[in-house]
Amino acid sequence: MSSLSCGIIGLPNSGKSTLFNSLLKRQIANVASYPFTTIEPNVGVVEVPDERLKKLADLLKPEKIVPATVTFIDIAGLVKNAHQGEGLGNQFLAKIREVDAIVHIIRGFEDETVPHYYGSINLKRDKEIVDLELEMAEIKKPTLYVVNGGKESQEEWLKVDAKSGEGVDELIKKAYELLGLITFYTIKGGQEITAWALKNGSTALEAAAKVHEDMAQGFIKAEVINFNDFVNIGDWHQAKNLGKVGLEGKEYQVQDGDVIEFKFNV
Ligand SMILES: Nc1nc2c(ncn2[C@@H]2O[C@H](COP(=O)(O)OP(=O)(O)O)[C@@H](O)[C@H]2O)c(=O)[nH]1
Ligand SMILES: [Mg+2]
Repeated sequence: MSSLSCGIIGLPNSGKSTLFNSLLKRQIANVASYPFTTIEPNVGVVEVPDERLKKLADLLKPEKIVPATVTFIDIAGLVKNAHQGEGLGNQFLAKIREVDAIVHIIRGFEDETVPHYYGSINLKRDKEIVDLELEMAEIKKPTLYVVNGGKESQEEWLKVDAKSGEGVDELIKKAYELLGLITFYTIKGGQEITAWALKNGSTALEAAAKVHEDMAQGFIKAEVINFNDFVNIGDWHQAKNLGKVGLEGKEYQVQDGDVIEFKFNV
């Protein structure tokens, strides 16, 4: 099991580590299946808030519920001229090349006890310094801009309060979208509901491979029902009897919210 990762970047004292710690409160309980998280203290595997998963759980009362996850990495060390090795420049840039998307924190909060690297609060300037460093290093990644605290707001930037954790759920959802992910669900024996992250545009065969390699190898078909239909009917067999469960082949493009049962040969 693995999840796509977002690197948290921004100037020193913008609140990256504070945000990371707020995100860690949403860390999944069992991180053992993500080996590197136990070694690296700056890596967190975070549960994606999911209303649909809650509804499925309320309906079916399974023994086990497994949410989709996004991995966040607190990447330290960016200042002007990082691309020339300033600060922890080269280390920083190497780390950032490993992630799939960027969460760029811009300091909005005023606090005399927390020095600003460039002396004053200036959202636009700070954003441009960091963006320029990425450009110079030829790093092109999808970016989510996030303002931490303060009164000023920019319509296109997400607002959070890194300290209180306000806005963090929204940030995780946005990061998930930024990574180009959709969610499909499986219900194993009525007892285990899993939300799976999948790249938008993936096929049923690719979805099957997420669940188990055998399912992809011996793929026969996918039985698929849209989340809303399923919840309205409330029961898999009933849904089948009503003709609401579609039979799909390997090439079927999985839709966000699909509930899927894979049929396969072992
Ligand atoms: N007042 C205030 N302080 C904050 C906020 N976010 C972070 N800080 C403080 O700013 C300092 C630097 O934060 P940190 O997360 O370590 O910044 P980093 O260098 O970007 O990782 C710490 O003392 C935090 O407690 C905020 O929203 N408001
Ligand atoms: Mg830090």
